[in-house]
Amino acid sequence: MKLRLAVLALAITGYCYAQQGMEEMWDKSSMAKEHPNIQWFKEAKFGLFIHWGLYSQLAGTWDGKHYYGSGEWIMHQAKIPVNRYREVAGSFNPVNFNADEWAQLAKDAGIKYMVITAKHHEGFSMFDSRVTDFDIMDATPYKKDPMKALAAATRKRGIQFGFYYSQFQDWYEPNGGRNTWDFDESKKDYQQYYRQKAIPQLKELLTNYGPLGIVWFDTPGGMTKEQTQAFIDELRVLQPQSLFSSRVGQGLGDYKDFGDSEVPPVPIKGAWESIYTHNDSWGYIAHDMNFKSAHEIIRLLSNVASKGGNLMLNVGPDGKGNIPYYSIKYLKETGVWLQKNGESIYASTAGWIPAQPWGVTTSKPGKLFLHVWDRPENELLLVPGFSNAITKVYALTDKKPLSFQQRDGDLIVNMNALPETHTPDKVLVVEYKGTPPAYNAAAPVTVSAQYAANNVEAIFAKTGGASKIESLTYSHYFGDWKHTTCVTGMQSPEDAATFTVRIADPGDYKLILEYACPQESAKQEGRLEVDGETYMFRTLRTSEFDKSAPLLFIKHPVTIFRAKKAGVYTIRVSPYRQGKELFKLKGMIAEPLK
Ligand code: FHN
Repeated sequence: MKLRLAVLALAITGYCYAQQGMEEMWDKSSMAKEHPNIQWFKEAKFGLFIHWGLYSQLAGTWDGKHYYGSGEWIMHQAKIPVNRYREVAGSFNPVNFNADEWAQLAKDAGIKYMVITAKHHEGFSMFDSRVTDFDIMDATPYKKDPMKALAAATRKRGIQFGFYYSQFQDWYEPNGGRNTWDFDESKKDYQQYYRQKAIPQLKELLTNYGPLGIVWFDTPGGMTKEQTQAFIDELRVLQPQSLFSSRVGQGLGDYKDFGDSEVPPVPIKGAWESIYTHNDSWGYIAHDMNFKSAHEIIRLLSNVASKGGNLMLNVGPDGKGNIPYYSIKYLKETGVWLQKNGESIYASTAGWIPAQPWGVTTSKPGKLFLHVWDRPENELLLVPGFSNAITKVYALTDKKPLSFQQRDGDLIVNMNALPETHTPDKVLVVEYKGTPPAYNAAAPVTVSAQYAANNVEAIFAKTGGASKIESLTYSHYFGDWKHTTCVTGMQSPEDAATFTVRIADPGDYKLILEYACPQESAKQEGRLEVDGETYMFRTLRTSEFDKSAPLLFIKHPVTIFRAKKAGVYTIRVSPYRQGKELFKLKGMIAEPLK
């Protein structure tokens, strides 16, 4: 027993170290100094992103060819010459655009801020600009400024309004970034582009549309850190209250944006945002129907909130000004859930208990919100690491008190009194006394027989030898980025990934490794060690690692492990011999067998 405790203590110390490293890795570009107006943003939690431009009119098709992925990149993908792209404006007439309907949808969805593309990489201005005639007033039959109406309608409903502005990429301008099919790159003068278009237009946006909550920059380029700071300073004076996104570049900006479709796996301090699009494209594509259901949006939102951030979800209206049917439907359904459960999301901070097999947590002073995605079969919800004195536990929607017990640092809530519901996220509230403990990254990952499967993610591995934890980025469709945290670099027997789990219910568990394994890694032997036993396996081939292609993961059942008693176990996964990287390990799944 003593030996086991010592081993556990060592494992926890090592794990802690690795975990600290991870937080730093994720947190490295968080903002040094807080903007005085950051509080509204920190409390907002849910934003609506809108990509709308000439690409919306093309809807993913050019010259009879269909494009997939980021529809707003169609000019770049199809290498459409500037003079032909300009013709698209001639038929852009969004007569169905209704600022009040869009703003009301945002309100109904529980949105607290909206950011819309004033100018995307295509270079077209969706607002009335004196800087260019390639704008909605001069180049289209619409001849109105939709941004004026939208800014007013949004603010009227108490929603912060902001603009996306592509400050470097501008494929319409000879000196703008990244149109190399019309313009010779070696002749580009980016400073001239900044002086003649980007800065004057940003000044228009910061002057003519009332107070902006956010200026959302994207894909920086062509400026040093000093130049970026000067650019910020020049704009800042116009609206000192407005927040600038971190994609202004060079580690500057007022809050951090993660990569597209990326949620950090651990809580991150400071103000930050995850950005997702509702389907596979930011700009409208008529043939993209891969919309996230309300269920998926709600879990994504609570997951992002459980790490301490905001979710800004994008929709892509079409060229007539209609928001896609399923975006409206699922946003409204999300709003219905938020109306009843908003207290657990808005103005919350990261939960101090790591993800559990049942879901995630968010917190407020004196309250911990349990977001129960999956209900335990025996109705007894285990919340580990909860020693504070509890005053009450209840379901957020009906405030009905629930019985609970506290035992050896565990809280066990009895959900029996709650009717079966089909909600994606049943929120329970725990009211407690005293100061909450810090997020315990070193806590063993809970594995329980009460759920169909228990995911033990790579982020919770202690890495040994040359193995390390990395976030891998790859894409499905063009620009449709995905991010998966994996243990990588496992080439020799010392390069192990060790998981510390707490098995709450004794019994048999199928241990499944989830990994990606390119051809050169396939057919190598690995071993999984647990409780003094070694289980051998041979790796199965999945896909090559190529940033611009899907990374495929396989769920490879390795063994059945009998946990004779409840308790803490370490599970070590390593290559059997020196060789190529064994695989990119996404994690382990413990599936109870009954
Ligand atoms: O290239 C853009 C893309 O089109 C889209 O606007 C996203 C949204 O975050 N930002 C860029 C890529 O990161």
